Amino acid sequence: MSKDIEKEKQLAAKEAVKFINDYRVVGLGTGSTADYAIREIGDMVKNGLNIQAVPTSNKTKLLAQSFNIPLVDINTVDSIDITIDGADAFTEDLILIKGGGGALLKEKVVASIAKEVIIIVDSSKKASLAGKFKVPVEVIPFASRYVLNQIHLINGIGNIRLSGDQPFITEHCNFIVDVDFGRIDDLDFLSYKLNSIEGIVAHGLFIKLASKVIMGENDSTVAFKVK
Ligand code: A5P
Repeated sequence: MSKDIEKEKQLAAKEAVKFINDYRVVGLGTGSTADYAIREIGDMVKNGLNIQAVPTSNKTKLLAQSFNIPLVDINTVDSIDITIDGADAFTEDLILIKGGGGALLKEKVVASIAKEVIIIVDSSKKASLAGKFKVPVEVIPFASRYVLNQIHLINGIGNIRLSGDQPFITEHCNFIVDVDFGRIDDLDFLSYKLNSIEGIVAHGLFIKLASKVIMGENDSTVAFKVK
């Protein structure tokens, strides 16, 4: 049976929004799966749900506004109750790779502030070996050559992401470097090393941030929680 990936994304989104309650500050993720959740939240707001939302990208902000979801400036709140976001890959111990859409910086800030981080994915995102994925890294353009050299020293091959024949530019006017580390055995150490390189603003390894991953699989959902 061929999988209906869009249906799986939608099922995961429908399940995740059940965790949103009234009077909460809600983070809104970025990407095609998060978009399904935003649509659901839009319906809930229409039916009386009273929340304030923090979008993780301009694209998400516009979508939320189109559904009249009330937005709040992140710097006016001390915490976010729950955020719902997608991922490019996840492992069963809830390590995520994010940044395929280039919105990882705000996504990581929101996930760090949020008390509950629910990740919604289709079944193609489940990874048995985290190491086979490229890790997106947001880099200030001024430091890009230095960062590529430093990444090389820790056995990564980095390429500046392109949009056409020009570098892809993030909302924060930075580059994304997609890094192939081959097989990664110690993700914690890699995260630490990347955080130590000046010029890297954020990287797409999300470790100990997700509270739960809800994966759509065929006609139902499976939840993976912190053990
Ligand atoms: C955005 O920068 C990413 O972190 C997304 O969350 C990720 O790419 C998932 O996107 P999809 O839901 O479109 O697969």
